[in-house]
Amino acid sequence: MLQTPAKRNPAFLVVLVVAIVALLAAAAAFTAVLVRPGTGFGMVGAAYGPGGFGAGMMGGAGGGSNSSEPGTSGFVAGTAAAPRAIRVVAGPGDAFSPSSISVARGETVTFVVTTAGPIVHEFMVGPADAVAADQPGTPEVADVGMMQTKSVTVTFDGPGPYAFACHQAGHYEAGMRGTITIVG
Ligand SMILES: [Cu+2]
Repeated sequence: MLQTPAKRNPAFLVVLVVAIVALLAAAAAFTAVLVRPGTGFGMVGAAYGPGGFGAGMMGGAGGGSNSSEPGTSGFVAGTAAAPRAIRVVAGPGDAFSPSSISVARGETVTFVVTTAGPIVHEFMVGPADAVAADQPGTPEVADVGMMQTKSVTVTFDGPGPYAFACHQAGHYEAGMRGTITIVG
């Protein structure tokens, strides 16, 4: 009777130690992925250049001085030579995240669009009326498949208003669109 707890405790301790070691190893591996320079967002697996991304849904190790919103301290507006990158996730479902984006008047922005989920999406961006009408010639990336990333660069030097949308069949009608607010 007295030996039972003595026999069980060492076994329990071994299991516990193994579990802790495994957790530490997993955490170390995960950290290594996050801090590896240039990889940005694990699954997406692309380097997004200077500035990186600090505000994406999936978090990320990009950061950098160019990740804050227009009108906040530390904000650096994109230029034609060095566009500001804004990450957009299309899906899952007929939605973009974020669905509202602020840009500085006149700045150049590269939208880095990744599809989450199995449905193919597009990302059209420009003057709101052209986007609503799916007008040919409006900047867009089409056929962005699951976990694919495509980029489109736009300069917001017109009067606005601006918007973005997906015109895959039924998506716009289901609400797959967003607004762009010009700041300044
Ligand atoms: Cu879509």
